[in-house]
Amino acid sequence: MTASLVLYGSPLSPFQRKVEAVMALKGLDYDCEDVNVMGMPDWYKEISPLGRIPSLRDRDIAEEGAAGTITDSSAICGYLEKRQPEPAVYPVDAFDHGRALWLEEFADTGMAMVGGMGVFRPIIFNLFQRKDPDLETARKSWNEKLPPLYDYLEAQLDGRPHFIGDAITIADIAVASQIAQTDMIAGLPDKSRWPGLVAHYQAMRAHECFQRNNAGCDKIIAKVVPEKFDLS
Ligand SMILES: N[C@@H](CCC(=O)N[C@@H](CS)C(=O)NCC(=O)O)C(=O)O
Repeated sequence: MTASLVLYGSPLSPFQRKVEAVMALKGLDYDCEDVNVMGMPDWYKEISPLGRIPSLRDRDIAEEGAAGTITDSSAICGYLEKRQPEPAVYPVDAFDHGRALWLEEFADTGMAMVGGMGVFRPIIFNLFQRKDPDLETARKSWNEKLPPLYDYLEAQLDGRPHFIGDAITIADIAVASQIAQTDMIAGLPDKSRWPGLVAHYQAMRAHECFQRNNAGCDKIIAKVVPEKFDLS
């Protein structure tokens, strides 16, 4: 039986991971269809004019073409929150809501630029193309560019299990989705420097809402990166 929702993209995308976790947390069933970012098909470019994954189709709205689709993980999560309000992943309180959006943006833009573009891609994309991994770029990002971001997040968490309030919000999901990107390649951030952030990430990774994505990633990564890289 097909699900109403279908996600176009790849489990390796941190943005797809964020959307999958939100759908799982809300108990929404979904199908996944792979779209290769290194050679996007024309039908997909019609859905995603900026040429990015993921995009969501709600088959209850339209089964083909651009109709019934939403692209961009933040737009998708906003849609899902309205479509299935419980459990909420965006805080109700106005200020908390604003803070959750900011931390989501911090993860999606700031962390993705460094961890995704600066660590994950220079290694994985090269390996996919049978080239040597660009360890110089990855090491610079890991050792110089990620630490200030982790310092900020450690202070924001301040030893608490969640960034905002006492339940999982989009802030927790978005940050953990990005840390997972570098964990696949190089392991955890240094636990002695960022104990609260590492504990938060480990708890999020173990949460049921990440399990389907974890399994999808583990399967692909085991073939390309049988052993994690030491970037220290
Ligand atoms: N703001 C977008 C960012 C999505 C994004 O950058 N996705 C990457 C993959 S992780 C992509 O599609 N890149 C296309 C490319 O590299 O050509 C979102 O939140 O969905």
